[in-house]
Amino acid sequence: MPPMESPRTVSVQKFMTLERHIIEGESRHPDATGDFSGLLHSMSLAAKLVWREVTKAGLVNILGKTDRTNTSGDEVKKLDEFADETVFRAMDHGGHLCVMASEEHEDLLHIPANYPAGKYVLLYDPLDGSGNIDANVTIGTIFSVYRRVTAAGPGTIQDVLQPGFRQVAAGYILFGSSMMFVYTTGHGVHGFTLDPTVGEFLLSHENIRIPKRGHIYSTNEGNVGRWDPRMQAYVRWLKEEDKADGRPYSLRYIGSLVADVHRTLLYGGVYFYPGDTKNPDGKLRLMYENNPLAFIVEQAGGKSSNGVIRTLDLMPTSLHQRMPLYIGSEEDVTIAEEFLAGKR
Ligand code: FDP
Repeated sequence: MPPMESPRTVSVQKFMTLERHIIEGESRHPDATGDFSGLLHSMSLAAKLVWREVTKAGLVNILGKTDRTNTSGDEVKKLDEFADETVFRAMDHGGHLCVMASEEHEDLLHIPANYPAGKYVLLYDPLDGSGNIDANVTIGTIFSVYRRVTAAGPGTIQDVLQPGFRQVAAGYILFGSSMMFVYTTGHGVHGFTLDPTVGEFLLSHENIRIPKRGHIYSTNEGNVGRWDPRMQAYVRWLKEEDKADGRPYSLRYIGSLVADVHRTLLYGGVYFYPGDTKNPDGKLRLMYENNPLAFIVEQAGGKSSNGVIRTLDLMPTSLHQRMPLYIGSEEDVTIAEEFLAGKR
């Protein structure tokens, strides 16, 4: 008789929760105060609260537009507002932050005077891809953390307008078929998936590495007629048949930046949102979208630029400035830059 199969298999892998991962990461720094762990922990709490609302979106009457637009001219939906407030309220009182900035607000978000000011700065896009909410498509929260540059007291615009290479952490939370928390503190990129039965994020994607070259391009090609002819030539090249070179590329465009970049991180390839004749700087926001995603993709071995200059080296001039974005596999971004420079 064959041996009876055990009804349950016991995994020998250790469970690594997000919290434990953050604490173990911080313990590498002997002078760490625990501030940073506290900050990321609060962020994960905000994520769970937003997720709870996102999963209820079709059930309660929370979908639908409010009657205002945000500072970037986009329609603001109720879930955007909920996410925006939730992140702020989860982060305002921990004593970790001196100031925040959200894509949904024109001005800085100050820490209430009755709470202590800390040494970090948080920038966030509360619900990226919100145009997709009604269609039940993956959306997400993107965040970026800097160390303050002013000495003390309430944070100022100087603390916020720092180039991306100064980020100390960045991450995104994906609200998709499952919820994922992906983050970097400059020591690789790690992804955690929420186990809803226990309410914990468990390490599911350790040390994510993006392929050096991929076979997918991701862009809103509907705008091609407004692009620079060199950009148009690049897209024609991507579609040409050349088996040895892995062409034609496949086109995948969700229209949620955070989801398109997440797929690019896992499968490789390139995402781009170029400038065009209507919007010379493109659509995406340097401080809330490009910088955090560039930090993550670089940490995974990829590349990000505005077509010419490395994203993380760009000096920001205003909170909501837009910037073209070319991001993904190192070789793919380099090829796009070569086309833009007229070298191909
Ligand atoms: P959304 O306006 O739905 O929040 O920058 C915001 C963004 O979505 C990105 O997430 C998305 O990739 C992009 O805009 C989509 O822009 P297009 O509709 O022009 O493709």
